[in-house]
Amino acid sequence: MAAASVALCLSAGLNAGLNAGTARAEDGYDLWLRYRPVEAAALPAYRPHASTIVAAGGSATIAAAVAELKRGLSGLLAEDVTTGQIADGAVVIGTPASSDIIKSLNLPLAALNDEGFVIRTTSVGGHKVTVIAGNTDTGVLYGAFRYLSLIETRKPVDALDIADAPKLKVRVLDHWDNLDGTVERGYSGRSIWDWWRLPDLKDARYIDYARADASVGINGVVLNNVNAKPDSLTAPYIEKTRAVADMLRPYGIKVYLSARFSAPIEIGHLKTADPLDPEVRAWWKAKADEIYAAIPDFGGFLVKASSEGQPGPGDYHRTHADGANMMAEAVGRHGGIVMWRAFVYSEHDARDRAKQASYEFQPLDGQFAPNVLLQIKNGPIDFQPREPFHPLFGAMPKTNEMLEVQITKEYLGQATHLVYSTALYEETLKTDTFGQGKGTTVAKVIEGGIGNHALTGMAGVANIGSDRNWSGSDFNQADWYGFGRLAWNPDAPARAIAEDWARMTFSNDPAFVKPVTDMMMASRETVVKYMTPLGLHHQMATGHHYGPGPWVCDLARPEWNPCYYAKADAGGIGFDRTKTGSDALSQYAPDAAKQWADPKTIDPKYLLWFQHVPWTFKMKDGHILWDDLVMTYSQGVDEVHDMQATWASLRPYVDSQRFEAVSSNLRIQAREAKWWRDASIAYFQSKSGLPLPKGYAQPEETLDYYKSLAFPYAPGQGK
Ligand code: BDP
Repeated sequence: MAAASVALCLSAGLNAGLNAGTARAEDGYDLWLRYRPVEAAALPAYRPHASTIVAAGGSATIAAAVAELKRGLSGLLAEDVTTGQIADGAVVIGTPASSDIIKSLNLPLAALNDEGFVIRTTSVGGHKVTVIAGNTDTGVLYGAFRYLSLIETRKPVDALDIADAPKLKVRVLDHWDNLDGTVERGYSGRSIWDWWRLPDLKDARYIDYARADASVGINGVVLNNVNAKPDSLTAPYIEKTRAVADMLRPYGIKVYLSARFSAPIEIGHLKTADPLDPEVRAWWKAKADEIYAAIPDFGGFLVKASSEGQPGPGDYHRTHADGANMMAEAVGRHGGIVMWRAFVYSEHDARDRAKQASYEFQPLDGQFAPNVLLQIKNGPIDFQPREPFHPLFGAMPKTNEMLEVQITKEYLGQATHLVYSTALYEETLKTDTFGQGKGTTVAKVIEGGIGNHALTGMAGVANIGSDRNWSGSDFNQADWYGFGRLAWNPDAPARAIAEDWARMTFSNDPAFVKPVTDMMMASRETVVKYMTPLGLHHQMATGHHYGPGPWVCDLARPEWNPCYYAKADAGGIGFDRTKTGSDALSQYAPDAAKQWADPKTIDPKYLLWFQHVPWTFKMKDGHILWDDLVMTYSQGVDEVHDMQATWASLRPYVDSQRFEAVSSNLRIQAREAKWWRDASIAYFQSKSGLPLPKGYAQPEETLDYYKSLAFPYAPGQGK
């Protein structure tokens, strides 16, 4: 993109953003980059450290960093901040290559990777200044965002000495966006990618999107749905993708495409897509050449193959490694990568669905090309409110393993329920897989610490759409933010991330920050309680996954049915995944497996995931299982009421528009939590035949009533 047009869209973005901040104040558009003025009492601590920006380097990325600093500092400090010369309080930005001042300071940049930065308070020519330096301009941009976030969260900035760099290389949002503008599992409006108007469209929103991504270090975007159409790889769509890539590039973001495995047949008119066929291999190489000619820094492909009806190497009796390596060869010549998904299960395989990915992939360890990342969902089923970690983590030391989490809340209340999923991501990352001995946490695995992998990554299925507030609700923004923070540093605590987000998004008042952070941290456990307590999973209604459907048992494929997972009958409930059942336990390292092997000692959170037990099974807390189940569902509902009360008490700290938006969602959540509780209890009681524990109310309606509810127009089902 020519420098002039970069500047054009940059300023268009700024204008749109500024307008958003004034004319349509506090509708959530500004995300965590609100830059509202610091309280008068705190201002004197900040103003001396942010008077003028001294920038070196003429790239679009440096221009973006300068623009962000001007915008942020002017907003926060309520004074005009402009570019200029060294003076007391100047903010000096650049790289050792672009700035003589930075070069002369000998900052510890060599220890950091390409995207790292140093922020240091120092003296230059007798002036006290803040230096933001990177090895690359992108590092400088990340440093600028970090500096602004320090002021946004009211941290002291008068004696800074920060050196930071991302621990993962690929930090990517997967948009499940379709070419017709619908979003699979999207609950925040339509796709932001307006394929129809691209490549000409220069939407200011794309710049604001890029700013938000860059502010948390997200450096990659897959533009289209994993259930991909081949059209994305045709010349007109490559041109549209180029236009998006040009707009995102200044922010350090690469674009990737989901590639349909059978594209050589559908758009290449070949007879086969067999990955070992020379013509097919040549077709992918030519296609990669065509894409790279338009987009020299194209990231590569994301591939869902031989899964849920998608074409793949399995159609030709080839392995996933054969398929992945063919595509990796095509993009590898240009520096690209392939993210090959491990989310596979087959209707021809009667084995426990939780086991199928490991069967297919584990034997292939060591066979994937170095530029392939195996993209593994956090759990072995499918983004449930709670799952144990995926058994592939730590089990393929010779393979680059990346984590995939779902930011959009398909199974966790979609747009309306207040659930801080970042706490779920943290739970997975912190878990010890014992895969290569004690301490093999999922975080360590994806950081490349097992097997010393240079190519590392984390993917989040985006929750971003055309809604004014981007994510369908104000609190859903927290998981876009949280995902970025964890992809930058998988060891970061979810609580600290929630606190930073709450401060930047709403208020720094401690009377707000503490209760809201507590509420967010508890919210993930709350949704587990009212939807799928004690290790239950996949109890959602068919297709749209909105609301409860534990009774569903008549779908074509057994593993699509909730009844397959709960296995409730008069004798008991739960999926026996021990030796006496599917033995999925044997796919875990012995030290991991042993904690789940015995129903008497297992953490009750995982009980019904791994064990089938009688309704009268005596739990650790002394209750029988049935009673505990009812109590836990009910507790989940009570906790939503607590959240409502907490939020109501925070009214003084929140603008009225967002206060009301969150309150409305909490009303929906309270109603739906009760629906989940009542419908689930009604169904399971029809199996257990037991009375409810004393003091617990019967479901409000009959089981037949809950079964009769239908939601043909529930959102997120676009294809
Ligand atoms: C499931 C979704 C489905 C996705 C699939 C996937 O229901 O829409 O296509 O995951 O990850 O959670 O491929």
